[in-house]
Amino acid sequence: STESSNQKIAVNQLGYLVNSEKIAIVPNVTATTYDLVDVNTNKVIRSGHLSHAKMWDNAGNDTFKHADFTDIVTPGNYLLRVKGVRDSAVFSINNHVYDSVHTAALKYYYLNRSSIEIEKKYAGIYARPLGHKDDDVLYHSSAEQGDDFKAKEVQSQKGWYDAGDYGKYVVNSGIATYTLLAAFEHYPEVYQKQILNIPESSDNVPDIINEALWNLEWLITMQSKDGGVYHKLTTIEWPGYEMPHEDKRTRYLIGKTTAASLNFAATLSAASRVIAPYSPNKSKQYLGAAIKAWKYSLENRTQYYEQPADVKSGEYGDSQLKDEFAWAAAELFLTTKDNIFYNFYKEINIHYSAPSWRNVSYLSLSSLLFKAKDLLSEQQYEDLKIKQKHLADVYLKQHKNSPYIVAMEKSDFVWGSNSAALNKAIVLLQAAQLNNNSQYLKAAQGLVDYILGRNPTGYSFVTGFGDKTPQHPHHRISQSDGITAPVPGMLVGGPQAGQQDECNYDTNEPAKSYSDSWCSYSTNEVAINWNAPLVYVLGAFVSR
Ligand code: G3I
Ligand code: 9MR
Repeated sequence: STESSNQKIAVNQLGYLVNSEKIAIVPNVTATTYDLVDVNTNKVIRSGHLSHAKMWDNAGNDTFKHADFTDIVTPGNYLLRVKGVRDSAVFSINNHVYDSVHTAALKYYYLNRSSIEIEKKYAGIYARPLGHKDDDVLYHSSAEQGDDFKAKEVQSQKGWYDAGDYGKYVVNSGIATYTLLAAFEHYPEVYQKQILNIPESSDNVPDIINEALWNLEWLITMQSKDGGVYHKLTTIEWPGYEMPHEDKRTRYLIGKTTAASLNFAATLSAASRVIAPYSPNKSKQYLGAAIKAWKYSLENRTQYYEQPADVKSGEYGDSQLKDEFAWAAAELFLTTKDNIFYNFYKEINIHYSAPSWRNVSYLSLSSLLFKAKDLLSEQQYEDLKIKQKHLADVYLKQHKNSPYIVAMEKSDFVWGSNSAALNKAIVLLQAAQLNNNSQYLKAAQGLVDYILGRNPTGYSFVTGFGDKTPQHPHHRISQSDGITAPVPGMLVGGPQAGQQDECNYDTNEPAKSYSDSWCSYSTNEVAINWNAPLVYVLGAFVSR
């Protein structure tokens, strides 16, 4: 046993819904019992037995025990106490524990908008001047195809900054926007009433859609006359450690790719569907643009991104586009109801896995399962449902076999591992709903617990939410705004052993290889495609 006063009991630092599973991870002390303390009365309301020691290889040779207090259902504020280690963080049991973190995770998008002043009445201390108007963007030589570039400057306004940098990248913003729209489609009751306090809050459109529109309106500018979509809009070098309005570097449209065109087609097609009741004109415009991008992709199937020699910004390169074709085909089928697209989709032999910017196959499956019941034969629908369930069963098994009670395998600890966790939670939540089976829900909860503090780093990985949260994310605004606390509601990338930066790490054990420092862009950056599954998953638990 390893008894040290530094070791801490790991809990979900925000807390637990009343009826959820509640298990804490306790260092491997000699003590065999734990106390659950009600912090309001300072009374021990339960002394329970710790489980036998277990070991999780993703966290090295660490051994630990479990304290299971699932049956405590009285709302309140608590902590866990075990002899030989520090107390746990104070956490709550109640059915609103995720409300404010959910709203903050969505508000993050507003706070990271490009081309608009972020006003005090919406942003409080995080107000900042307009950055990157993007009304004078140039064509990089890699984008000089077709006729558009003959005009010198392009307008390509709005959109969100991708991450800690100020670039705008199509493939990544596609999946991020789609995931927010899916959250709305799957949990409308949550988003119909949510008010984000953003400039559009007083209109009659739900704010999650208002926010998505900010990026959709940018995306639409990324399409060239021939239907193809430019890959990204960035500077040549990375921006400096400065606020958006201080970055005066020239910005370029760089590359035109099949991947961007297909992501655009899928996202705009889904958006056309979702905004139809609010704006029939935009709905029509988006679908027209999506079809044009699809046609371009069919005629240019292998236009992969190649980073030009002079360009340093993010690549988001991908030369496996079967999944992008499947996703775009599925979304176009759903929006047009034209079987030509379903037939195309059917012919693709797809391997499904939890979604990521690079592998979007699952998004086709998910959209079809939620939206195509009336469009498909019973057999076709059941086949898709079984595929979804198979994938969820893989994750459910990982959860059940995990000594750390989290469906995370070694291979999940990649750049952005926290988003890998939350995208798995999306698969599990959807299986819970489609099969009406709460086992999957428990496994999804395990991933949420992991993100919010029940992990070997001791951090809740969302800025501003939890007892110990990232203070130095690789986020240029937070780094240079002169405010101590980082912008709230941001999910950091998370632990992974690749360590592709110049930072020092204490260990290279996958689940512990995390550093809360500016230099750690491979574990401590933030990104729009990572926050989106956070919004979706928290939205699901808020709806319960
Ligand atoms: O494809 C290989 C796979 O075959 C291999 O098994 C695996 C092992 O690590 O690596 C896979 O490639 C990884 C790739 O992402 C695809 O997942 C690379 O190692 C990894 O370095 C790469 O990380 C990407 C990173 O940019 C560096 O290019 C992240 O996914 C991506 O989210 C991140 O995105 C950046 C943008 O470029 C710029 N803006 C910030 C943003 C967030 O950090
Ligand atoms: O700040 C950049 C971050 O937004 C990117 O995700 C990351 C991807 O490679 O690169 C960061 O920029 C670093 C560069 O790659 C290497 N030199 C240090 C830069 C910032 O610390």
